[in-house]
Amino acid sequence: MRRAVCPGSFDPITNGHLDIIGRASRLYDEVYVAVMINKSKQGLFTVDERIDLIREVTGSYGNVRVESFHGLLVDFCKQRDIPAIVKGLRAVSDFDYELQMAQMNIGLSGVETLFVPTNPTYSFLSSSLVKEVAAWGGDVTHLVPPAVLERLTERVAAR
Ligand code: COD
Repeated sequence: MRRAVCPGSFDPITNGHLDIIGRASRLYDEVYVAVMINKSKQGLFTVDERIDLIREVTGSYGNVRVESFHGLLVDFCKQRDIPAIVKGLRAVSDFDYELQMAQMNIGLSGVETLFVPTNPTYSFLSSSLVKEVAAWGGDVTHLVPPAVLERLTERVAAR
């Protein structure tokens, strides 16, 4: 079985993430979405909320599993026999850091990283920008799945 992982913070999942996960799900038999836990970073959504949202919006793909993990991504891969990490690349600015992580990960454990070019529609899109625009009342309808929009609108209104 060909397996891959799409890792990230997903706070929250955007249409840019979803595009990469969907494309990975067509290339691999099984795709893990790994919500990597960073205890030093306070998210807008809890890890469990992020997982629920990702499950909801990827449910129709049929071959996507969603899990959280605290630790090194290569250990997540080793424990599940995953040989490939799939990452989206938005711009040259992403490339420097992504290349460093890819080289570190292959050096640590032999796990390969495959870069998928972003859909140009989402090349400017990040969770941080979505949260900032939503917090100021801007329209993010076209940037996140409807389930995320609903939860995001509630969350920023409550703050
Ligand atoms: N278009 C295409 N792809 C996108 C877009 C977009 N608009 N937005 C995001 N992506 C893709 C990118 O591939 C990105 O890497 C991924 O989605 C996740 O994005 P985020 O913002 O949710 O997550 P990040 O960047 O905070 O995730 C960083 C990781 C958690 C993957 C990284 O820090 C990690 O692997 N941490 C685990 C600890 C570890 O192993 N550290 C050593 C690394 S060498």
